[in-house]
Amino acid sequence: MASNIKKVDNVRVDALNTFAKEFGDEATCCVCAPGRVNLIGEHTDYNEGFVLPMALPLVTVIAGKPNGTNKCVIISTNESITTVSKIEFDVSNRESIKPGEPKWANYMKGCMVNFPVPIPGFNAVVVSSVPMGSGLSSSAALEVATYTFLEALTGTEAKDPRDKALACQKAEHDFANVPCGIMDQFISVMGKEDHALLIDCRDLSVTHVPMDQFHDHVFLITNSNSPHKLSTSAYRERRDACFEAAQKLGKKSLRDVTLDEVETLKQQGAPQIMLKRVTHVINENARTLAATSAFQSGDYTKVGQLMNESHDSLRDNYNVSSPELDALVNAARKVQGVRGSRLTGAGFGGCTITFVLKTAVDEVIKSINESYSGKASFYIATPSGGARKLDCKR
Ligand code: NG1
Repeated sequence: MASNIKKVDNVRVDALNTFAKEFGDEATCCVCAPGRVNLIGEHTDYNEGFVLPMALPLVTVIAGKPNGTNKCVIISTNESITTVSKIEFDVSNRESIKPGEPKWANYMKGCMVNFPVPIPGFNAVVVSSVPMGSGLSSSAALEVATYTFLEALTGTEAKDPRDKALACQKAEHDFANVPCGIMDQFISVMGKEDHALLIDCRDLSVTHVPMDQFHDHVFLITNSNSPHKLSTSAYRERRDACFEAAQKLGKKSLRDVTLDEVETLKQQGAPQIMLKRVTHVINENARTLAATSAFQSGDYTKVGQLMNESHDSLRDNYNVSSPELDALVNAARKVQGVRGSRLTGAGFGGCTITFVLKTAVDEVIKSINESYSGKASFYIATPSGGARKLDCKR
């Protein structure tokens, strides 16, 4: 069976209890931010294209309280990190905050540096149910939870949620050295229950797309448990190839490039691999818009078909799938009632997402367990809310 996701409330209570145990006090601020799954629109965000993610009930919670000093003391008991880890540093002179060890704290430090007003000293505990390195955006959940915690602590809230998401993305660029697009932070900030979020990564406009109308279908996330070795270099390489292709054509980004212009690139002598990358991005943008319309009109066969095409292109043109992800997708697609199945996130490992009739979920899990050589885990993904304050009562 698909595992039950640990309830947000249980993660909240864990964080509050740990705070009380570690600091001998009651937390006065408690917030959470979700991980996400991307339904379609992969490797398009940094090309100013379209993405369609939804927020998950998997969250990172931060519980804390001002401590009347210049220092912050943060304890992480993230389930995916085997040991409890603690860090302490001065928050009064933010220029002195630099990335270092432990690595998890870098995402938080980056947000503190980018926060628009001074931050008082505080004690805090971080607990998360978002699996790390699985393509479900544990890093964005931590960044957005940190920013939301600082908003609660200082009473200064971002006027535009986009500014908040962009400050968190900058933290990832500057403090984790990952040149990611904006998808993860946008959905973690702006997710809405029962909705996916269509993001136009060029003008940063967002549209909430209802997802509560297909009661007989679900999204099944399958974690390959082969960590997504998104060697930042492989991601960077693909990003650079896209930027170079746009530049060769005198365009700001691949958003402005058409399939006809792939021919122009070819005539200019661009390498075959670059043509494949560009073809993926152009078609993936079109697929994302088509999938959004198909969800809206209830054409779930079409949704599934577009998801399958997305995976096949990520495998053959973008070369970011892996034997594990292909095995999961193939096992799922064999089952009647599966509309479509694809890798989700950056690729190279991590998770797949399968759009399937509720009645066929058990059969999909059986098919995967029978043929997959690794140990997969399964979650039913319910579209959930974005970052928010939580109750501080234990
Ligand atoms: P994940 O799967 O979270 O590593 C990465 C990027 C996104 C996006 C996708 C591909 C990071 C942190 N995020 O997602 O911005 O480009 O790949 O669609 O690297």
